[in-house]
Amino acid sequence: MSKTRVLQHGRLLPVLEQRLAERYDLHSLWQEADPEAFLAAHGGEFTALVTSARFGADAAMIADLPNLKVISSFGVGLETLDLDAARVRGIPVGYTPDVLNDCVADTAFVLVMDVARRISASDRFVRRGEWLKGPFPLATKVSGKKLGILGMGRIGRVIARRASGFDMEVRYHNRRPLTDTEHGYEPTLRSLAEWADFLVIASAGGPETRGLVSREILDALGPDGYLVNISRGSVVDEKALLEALQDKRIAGAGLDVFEDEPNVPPAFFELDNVVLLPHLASNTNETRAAMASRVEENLAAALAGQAMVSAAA
Ligand code: 8YV
Repeated sequence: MSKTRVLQHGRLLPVLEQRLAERYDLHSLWQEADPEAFLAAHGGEFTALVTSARFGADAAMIADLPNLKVISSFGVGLETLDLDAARVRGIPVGYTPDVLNDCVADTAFVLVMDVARRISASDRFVRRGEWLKGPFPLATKVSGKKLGILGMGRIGRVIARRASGFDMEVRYHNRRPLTDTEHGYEPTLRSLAEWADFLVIASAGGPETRGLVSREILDALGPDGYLVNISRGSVVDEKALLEALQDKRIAGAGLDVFEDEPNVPPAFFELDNVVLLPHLASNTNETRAAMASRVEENLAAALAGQAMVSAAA
């Protein structure tokens, strides 16, 4: 029997690419000089599409794959994937939630600690030989402070659990209050920002959350407040954030995500009150292996006509 023809959109973890290539007739769209022309000529050959939160699949791509039976995506974010276009064709979409909650929540706390205690800044201080000239300036205590979470979803809840180990009070803002959490609900993002010492963004990306963290929200957080973003750069007005950091209208920010990755506006590099990470929250061997396995499981299940382990649509 001939192998299922699977289209790969964007690079994936090498070990996942290798395992998919062993099992399926895998074709790398990202290696095509003219992907659109390739899709127009060969789109009908593929029954499966493997992609990632980074590359997704838009309506045009899904339309170019008329025999598509399954989409399996690496990552929890779905804002780059046109779920409606898949849904109307009855194409199941798999993704990889939950397995990355721990590492993403850990990264949120890395950023909370780093930006408040100025860990990366102090490392630069030691390397520059400045310790020889005098002590590092005092920083801000984290334990016992107030942590506001925008987006109390799967990852937000794990962040809240981590916060309890730091004796922090947690409140959150979602569109609606939850019935199964003991944490306080703030009816608006603005009131959450006013209350919080640390505002952690853990919401989904996409049009519904675009620009939610505006200049007004940053000013509500105020000169003693810190912003941490492990969700999507699009949730924050990046220009407003840059200005707030430059003018010290907020105390600092820890960012794992940006509006136009991997392009980080160079003006951020000049600032000592911001910690910049290259979107690494889920990048551990353990979590990436679990995500890769989930991509394979979802794909195999759907091709066998069974329910996926994690279905988004
Ligand atoms: C990945 C992520 O780095 O899961 C997500 O949505 O943002 C990260 O875990 C990225 O999606 C891989 O494409």
